[in-house]
Amino acid sequence: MHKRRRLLAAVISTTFATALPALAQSAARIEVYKSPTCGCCNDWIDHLKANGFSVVAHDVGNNAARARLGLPARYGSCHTAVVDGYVVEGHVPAREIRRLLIERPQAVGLAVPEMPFGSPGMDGPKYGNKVDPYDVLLVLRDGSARVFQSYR
Ligand SMILES: [Cu+2]
Repeated sequence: MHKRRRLLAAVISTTFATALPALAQSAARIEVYKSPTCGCCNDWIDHLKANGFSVVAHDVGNNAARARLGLPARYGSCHTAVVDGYVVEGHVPAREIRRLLIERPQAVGLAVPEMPFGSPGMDGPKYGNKVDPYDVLLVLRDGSARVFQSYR
């Protein structure tokens, strides 16, 4: 009896230990709206794939998607994405998207406005290894934003 209960406890704790990362993995499907000719968008998509995201790209531009999804244009960049109910605008690092999905704040989503050098997809020799300081913003439902993570 005791032995069985211990076994059951072991099974349950193993199940939870493996189910949690699996949950984060299953949430990692991201849809990206971009223009078909956007090279830095594709490089950002490669960055997401390299970090375990499964990406579905829509080559229809992103202005309409951004407006439809309720992300103010002042935070705009070259592509707009949706992951698990959150908007991700611009060259947001994959690790911040992961953190967003774990912390699940009340927010529209994340944005890196414009296209700072050094952000994923805007980095490396293609851009002369230039690095701009930039902030990943958490955009709130009232349209305001606060710094989610600083890269500087
Ligand atoms: Cu870009």
